[in-house]
Amino acid sequence: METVSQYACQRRTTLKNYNNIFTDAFEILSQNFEFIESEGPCLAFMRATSVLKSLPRAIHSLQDLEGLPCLGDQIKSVIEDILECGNSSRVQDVLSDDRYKAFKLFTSVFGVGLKTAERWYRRGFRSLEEVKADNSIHFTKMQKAGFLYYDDISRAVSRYEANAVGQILEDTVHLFVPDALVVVTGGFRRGKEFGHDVDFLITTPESEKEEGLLYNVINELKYQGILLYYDIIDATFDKTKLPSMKFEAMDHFEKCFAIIKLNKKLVKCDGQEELAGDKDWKAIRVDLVVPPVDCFAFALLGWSGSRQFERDLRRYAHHEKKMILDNHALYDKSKKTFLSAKTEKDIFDHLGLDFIEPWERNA
Ligand code: DCT
Ligand code: MG
Repeated sequence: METVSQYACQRRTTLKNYNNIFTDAFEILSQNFEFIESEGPCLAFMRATSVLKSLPRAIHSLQDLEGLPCLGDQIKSVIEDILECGNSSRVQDVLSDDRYKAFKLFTSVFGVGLKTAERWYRRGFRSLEEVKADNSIHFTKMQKAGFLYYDDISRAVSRYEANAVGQILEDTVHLFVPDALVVVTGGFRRGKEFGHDVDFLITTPESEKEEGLLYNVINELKYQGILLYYDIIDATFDKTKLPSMKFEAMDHFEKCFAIIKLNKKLVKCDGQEELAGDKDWKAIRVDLVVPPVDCFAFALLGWSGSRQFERDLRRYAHHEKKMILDNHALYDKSKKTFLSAKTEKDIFDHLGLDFIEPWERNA
């Protein structure tokens, strides 16, 4: 049997998952560990999920696990339960757990993270209605938008909707910089049919032409009356600084978290009509990120995901190559130099990795 690497960036993981029954269970357990802030087990279950997703066949017995990395005793016992009874009692317990259910619900609201979920849970809230009805709670601007458009943005965004948003964005960006690049990243770049948002990178072939572009685009979308919410984060990018050591650190590019009002008529489905609701538009969560062109390859690689793929790329760079990778740069600690890259392939080459196509990064 071929050896399977412990690093997701050395595995090819397409959307075809032969081990759903196990990975669905692991995802619930790892999310529960995240909710109770149990980092080690959370990561262990995420890694195991990712290993099983990369396999070209289904697991039928414990023997099939031989030689696979990242599958400790805890994980094997869950697999054993599922092989024996079709489900795991640990998963059933989590699914009926009050805290898990409340955290799952609260964090489904745009702008609500673990800290807020914890606060609401401790105050005894168990439903969104209870939270909304309490007028002593101060909601952030983001959470207000999250509640206002909850019905739309808690539903998945389809590839067709993502394409329609992409077209609007491209047209708008080109009003200001005709040769600017608008590239979809995140799950849709990995070939997913549905996502929770649409992620875009915007850059310009000529350096510094990107400055001010995001403000122009946002103002234009506002003028078109299709910007329901936005929060621009200014760039805090310093080229002289080393890549960040933190794996999950947010990058420093200028960006905007937005909610766009998408006219349903603009959505071209393959024959099937979008079910007509009571309104002719849908609110869509969109992230726009504007890296300067010399960082574009790093930003593209970083924003294409999956999260586990990104985590393992950085871990691999650090532990196997003594390099630091983030969304801006790759730094070789032994040579004390930055390694430049025009394309994602250049970055894989610097790291001594085989190129993994975006649709093979669904780790
Ligand atoms: N990302 C990351 N680490 C984070 C957050 C994001 O590496 N903490 C990267 C990986 C994916 C990309 O940014 C976009 O993030 P999401 O939109 O959250 O992920 P997605 O894969 O696009 O998932 P979805 O289809 O649900 O939008
Ligand atoms: Mg996304």
